[in-house]
Amino acid sequence: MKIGITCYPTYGGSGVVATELGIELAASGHEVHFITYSQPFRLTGREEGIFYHEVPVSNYPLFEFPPYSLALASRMSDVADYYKLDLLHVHYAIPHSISAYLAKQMLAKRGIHIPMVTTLHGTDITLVGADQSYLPITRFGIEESDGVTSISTYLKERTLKEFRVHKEIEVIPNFVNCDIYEPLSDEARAAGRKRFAPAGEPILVHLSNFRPVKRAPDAVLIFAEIARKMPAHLLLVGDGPDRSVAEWLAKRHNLQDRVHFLGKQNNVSELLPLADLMLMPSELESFGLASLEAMACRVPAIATNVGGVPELIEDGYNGRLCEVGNVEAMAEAALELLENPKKLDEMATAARATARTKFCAHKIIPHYEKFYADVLERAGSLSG
Ligand code: GMT
Repeated sequence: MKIGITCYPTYGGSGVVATELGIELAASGHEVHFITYSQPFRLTGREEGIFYHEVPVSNYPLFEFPPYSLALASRMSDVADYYKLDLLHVHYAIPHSISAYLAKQMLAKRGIHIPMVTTLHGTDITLVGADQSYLPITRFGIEESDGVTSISTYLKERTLKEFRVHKEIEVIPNFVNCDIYEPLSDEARAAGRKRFAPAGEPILVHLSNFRPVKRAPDAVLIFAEIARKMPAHLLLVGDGPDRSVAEWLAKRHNLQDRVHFLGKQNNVSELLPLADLMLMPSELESFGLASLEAMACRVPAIATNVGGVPELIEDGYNGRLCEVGNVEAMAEAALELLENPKKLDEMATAARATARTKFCAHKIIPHYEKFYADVLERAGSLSG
């Protein structure tokens, strides 16, 4: 199959999923064309079977707001035509499903009929789409898609209820490549941990885009509680609007030498397995990809009991679930595990087992392939 993928290519879960999907599809022999405004950050540009098409968004002085959606639609239709794509798969409903819809109409005028698939990721529905100014057009994009997938049952149900769309939505959960996201050997782990925790102290990690929904400052507050009881270190991976608040909190608690701000990192699969626990104190997560990536590395998460997270984490088995904002409870849950290595080890084993048995790329990618085949068959019978 020849598949055109569009996503937000910079740091964000939907872009990560779209990129990893493209990489896995190409590895299975498909031809993948990324149509995005910059090269997705997890691509090296050297992957076989993957092509990258930049969307040039010109900033003509008359345009106070550069028309990205239109530039994207135009690029999508050109790429689809030139490379004879079989379908367009967009990640994040706004504005990508609308651009794909426009591209489809433009192509139809040239006698080319290709279907479009939209994958809903979370904030496109829960925050952006729920904004009254975007809701009707998001609903339109969903309804006009030839196939819609959602990354959790929670998100599917919320979309059906709040958007009142009459559309089949297939749940295809987030996935992780368990051969890349995997535990390190004891030696490699010990050597990597020395960089941050020279005396062998426990390491916690938080990975996000530091948007308010992630509650990154809570990660620092949880850590401050832990650090009062035991020497430990916190790795903060990522960057975004709440980073300066998190820095301010770390300073206020006198933890500058224990809280390590690593910024945006491309080698997440090398950093995560160094940790003992992941902190994901989010206000909302439709899935919680960062926790899945940590779990695959044998690092259980202390997370919030929100959105689709319970579809990934079972409290007390492969991680812990607490109430949003309950910093004390999350610190207590972390301390209980850090003080009980046997319990932590059992939970780490369960976390890795969950990732392997339920969310491994080789289990999830065939769902996408089957979904594409069904959409193509339906589209073929409609146009033919
Ligand atoms: O969470 C973000 O800010 C990024 C956002 C995105 O779409 O880029 O993430 C969403 O998609 C991820 C991948 O499917 C999910 O794992 C996240 O749970 C989801 N975020 C939210 O629902 C807040």
